Amino acid sequence: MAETAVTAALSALRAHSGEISARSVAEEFAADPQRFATMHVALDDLLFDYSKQRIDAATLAQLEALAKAADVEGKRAAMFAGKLINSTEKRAVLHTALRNFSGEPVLVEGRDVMPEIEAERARVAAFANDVREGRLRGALGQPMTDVVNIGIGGSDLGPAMATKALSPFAPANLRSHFVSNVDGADIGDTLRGLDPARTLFIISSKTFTTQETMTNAASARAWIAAALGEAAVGDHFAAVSTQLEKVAQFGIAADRVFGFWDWVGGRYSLWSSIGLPLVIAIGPERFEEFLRGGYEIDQHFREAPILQNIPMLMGLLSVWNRNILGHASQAVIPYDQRLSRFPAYLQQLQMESNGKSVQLDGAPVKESTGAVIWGEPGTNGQHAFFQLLHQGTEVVPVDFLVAAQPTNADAHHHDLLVANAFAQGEALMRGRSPGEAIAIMEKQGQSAEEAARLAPHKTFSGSRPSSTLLYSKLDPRMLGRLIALYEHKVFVEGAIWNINSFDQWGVELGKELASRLAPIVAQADADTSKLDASTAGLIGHLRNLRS
Ligand code: G6Q
Repeated sequence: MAETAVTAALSALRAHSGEISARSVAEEFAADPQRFATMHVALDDLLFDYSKQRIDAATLAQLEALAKAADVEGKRAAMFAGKLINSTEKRAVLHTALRNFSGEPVLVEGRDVMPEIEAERARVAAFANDVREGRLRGALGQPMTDVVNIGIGGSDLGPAMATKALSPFAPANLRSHFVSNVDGADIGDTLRGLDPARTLFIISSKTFTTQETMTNAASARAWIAAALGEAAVGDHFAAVSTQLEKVAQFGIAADRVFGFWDWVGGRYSLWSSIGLPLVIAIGPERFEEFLRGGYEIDQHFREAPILQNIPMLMGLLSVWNRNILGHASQAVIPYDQRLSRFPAYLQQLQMESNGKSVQLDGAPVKESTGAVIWGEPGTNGQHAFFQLLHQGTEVVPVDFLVAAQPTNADAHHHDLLVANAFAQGEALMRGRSPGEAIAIMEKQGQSAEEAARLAPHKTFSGSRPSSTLLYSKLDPRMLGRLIALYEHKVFVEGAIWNINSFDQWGVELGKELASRLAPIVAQADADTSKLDASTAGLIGHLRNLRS
């Protein structure tokens, strides 16, 4: 039944899109002086402006109807209530419990998980303070100066992105590093110049079986053992995992192992003990501000009416752009250099969550799902791929992120940064007609003939959709808010598409395949006859090149 209602709501939106494409967004602004006023949401020091999207008031009403048809609110309630909404793995989805400050219990299969969350958070805080305050010593009795997190995917992208984003809040004498790739260059380049006696490794892996992480962990262990002796290993390692036995086998003592739970997905795990590198970098108090930022968005997501609800709007607009207007990718451009890893983080969050082709019951999806997410910080992107955003044949909706105030940066630089962010959104929306292009060129002294010749090249279609998230300042609380907004945006999309946003069988496949080929690559005489011709051919050439 619900699917029929969703299909009907999407059909209505498709019919309505004809009216939208008949008018430019600039015309919509000219016709409605209240457009910005009605098409933004201000949540205290965070503003979401979506007035430059290709929509009108009727679109919004129909998107609201779509959300109701898909019962996004009911599904939202099921997630927060700890229902087993990750149906293929039969798990609850409760990253929100990790940042729950309501004082209310959160039940998983009838059991309140808040006491264990709080206990584990307190252990992480105590350990982080020991590292920060120099009480945790290496085997030679020296305090740690360098913390190296070894993890990949959800056990890397979040902590790495957030530690960079919040670097002004970290002490200068404690450096953070992140090693993820199985490519030995990653750990090799990271360790070059580090002092083993002052280096702490955190092995972050939910399963503690991931090939890349286990390989890097073994290399790190050998590096410590070679420099300080085998007995030193225990003093230079800590771990974050749900697999405590496997960690013990690696040789890390139980008081240095921090747990989390199977109801925390890897890409949603930054809020858990996986945040340990971030807690060490910014301290437990700041980390709590980060959690509280996420909690504020949870409250907003649960309580605000659909059309005043930022993640609801972000998700609905994304579905509009993806399914109705047919835009296959979305760019996220932080005008905030410290958010340089945010697009990569969102790539995992959105593409791993919503890159799915079947619905919850296994039937094929009826609509295209997750868009391709990409981006780089502004203003750098302007000097590279923005050409395609302005004049390419593909329209790419953009999210601009920009802070009102800099964190430890020069005010003049920041004014220029903000001006660039706003100017790009304006240009994408307004465009430039051939007549305007000709007028500008003639004013600059070009002949009428030359201006006419160049006009097609200097014309911009306009009406290219963007939204802007304008926030006071990139501090821990705001970073928590931004991440939670996108988490819930992904949830809304998944709820409408009726897919499981919380499994990742495609990632599991990669893990399986690499393990199968690893021995064949390593042994020069291993049999390749059972492989497909291309893979066998590649291995043959590899062997020739190596010999
Ligand atoms: C995240 C994914 C994936 C995972 C990594 C690392 O949602 O499941 O990115 O985080 O594959 O897995 P481990 O933490 O188990 O090493």
